[in-house]
Amino acid sequence: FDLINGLQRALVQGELRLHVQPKFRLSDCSLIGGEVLLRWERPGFGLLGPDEFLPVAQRAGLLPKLDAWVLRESMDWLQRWRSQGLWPDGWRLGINQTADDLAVLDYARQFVSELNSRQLDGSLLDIELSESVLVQLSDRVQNDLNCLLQQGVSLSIDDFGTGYSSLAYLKSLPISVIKIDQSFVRDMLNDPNDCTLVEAVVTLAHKLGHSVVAEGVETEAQRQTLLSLGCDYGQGFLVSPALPCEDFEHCYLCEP
Ligand code: G
Ligand code: G
Ligand code: MN
Ligand code: NA
Repeated sequence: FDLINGLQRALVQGELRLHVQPKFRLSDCSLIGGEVLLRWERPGFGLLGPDEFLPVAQRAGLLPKLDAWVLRESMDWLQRWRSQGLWPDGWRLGINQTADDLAVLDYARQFVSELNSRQLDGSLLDIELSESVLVQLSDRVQNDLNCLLQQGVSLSIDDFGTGYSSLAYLKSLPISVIKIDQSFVRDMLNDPNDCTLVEAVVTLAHKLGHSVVAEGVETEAQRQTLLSLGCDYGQGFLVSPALPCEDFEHCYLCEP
């Protein structure tokens, strides 16, 4: 219907925008990179967030097309930032991918070819997969992911703790990072159970050799508490909301 036609047009007419939200060390708020978050500048409707159009896109089978665009556009920005010496070594840009994206038959080959055509190293990128994706990976998709990891790409589990409770994938997949969902961070200071859960996830992650990003860090008190619970990194309004790429560049990639 309307939204689907609109989205098809948005791709062609350039109405989609990338925003980037910084990820930072909890110890000193220094940056380690960012996460790409999609927006749609829909004529007559203003700026729409992913929740307002991705579910419909998914049902219409448009997600692989949209996310392939996000991937190419993200790499274009990285290429620009790398060539200008603005994007530091060691920083990663995280992109959200879904089961539908991974199901594309030559997913890894396309990904690597987009990297190569821009002379980008895989170690500049991080793939964020929600845990609901990870519990149902086929052998073919696991092979594709392993191929990307060999290129230096890292894998994060997004929204950890909100999806399926199977932990089996934690031992079979080469994950680097666990992202604790913001619902656990939100009430942490009032609800001791949330602190216990965060601490347990940090212990589990570290023992498996993964690092931990806390999402939705809004206050200095939350930062201090997360730090005391052993959490490594954060993302949230305390440092910055997601910014248009141009603004992210001006705020975080240019010399002071
Ligand atoms: O930007 P916002 O904070 O509203 O993002 C909401 C959710 O939408 C995120 O948690 C993320 O999972 C999803 N999302 C954002 N950008 C993308 C994207 O480019 N592709 C996909 N598949 N999901 C995205
Ligand atoms: O991929 P994911 O679902 O984790 O995307 C992060 C979502 O959380 C985005 O919609 C982003 O706008 C939102 N977000 C980022 N930082 C904060 C924060 O500090 N507080 C709240 N409430 N939401 C945040
Ligand atoms: Mn994410
Ligand atoms: Na998340």
